[in-house]
Amino acid sequence: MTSAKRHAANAALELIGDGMKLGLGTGSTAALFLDALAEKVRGGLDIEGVPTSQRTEERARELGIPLFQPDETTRLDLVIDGADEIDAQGRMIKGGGGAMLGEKIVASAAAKFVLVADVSKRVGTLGRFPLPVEVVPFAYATTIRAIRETLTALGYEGAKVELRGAEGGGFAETDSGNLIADLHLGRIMEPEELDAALTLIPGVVTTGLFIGFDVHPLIADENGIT
Ligand code: ABF
Repeated sequence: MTSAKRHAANAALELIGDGMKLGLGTGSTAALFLDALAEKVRGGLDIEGVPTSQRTEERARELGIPLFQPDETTRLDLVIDGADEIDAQGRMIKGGGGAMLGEKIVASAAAKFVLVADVSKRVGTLGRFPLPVEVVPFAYATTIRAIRETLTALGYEGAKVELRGAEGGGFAETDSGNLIADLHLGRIMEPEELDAALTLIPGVVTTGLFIGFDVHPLIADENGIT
């Protein structure tokens, strides 16, 4: 799959020009894009980037990619990022890497979302990948119960909701110090309805559903862009 991811990352590079302000995504495909971008920067390409996560920020600094802090007027030309699933309407599940809040904030400041992914991410129906939901730590059990009740009300009988664990034990923590609930749904029949309902729950910060972005999909297999 690495060669497929590399094809997607390299194709994204062709969209980049001097003077652009870029959102820099998170994940292994976005990391391959960062490597390729850094090479162009060393060759004289003049861009600036806003990272979507602490991980990406560290990597970009190591690679010498110029970064800037967005202000109220910032419009990014493109964000280049991966996904866990994408359907035919360009709706995505993101957040397997736990960075969806930063990814969504940055994507919302960008004119276009350039998706870099291998073909395994393309699905008929979203939901086989567990949907990550970012939850504040305060009274998290109450929020989890509200998520379960919402899922039942929407007809997701038997859905499992799990708080994501950290490698060394305890719960995984996001860059903003929040927790992640992974929702095992199988099939998401109405992503817009589900996203709206979950986002209304006090204690939910955001969901991994990315809907309504102007997506430019660069999806590749080992032979190149499909
Ligand atoms: C980020 O990285 C995420 O939103 C998604 O969870 C993941 C995709 O990773 P990869 O490119 O490693 O498959 O884009």
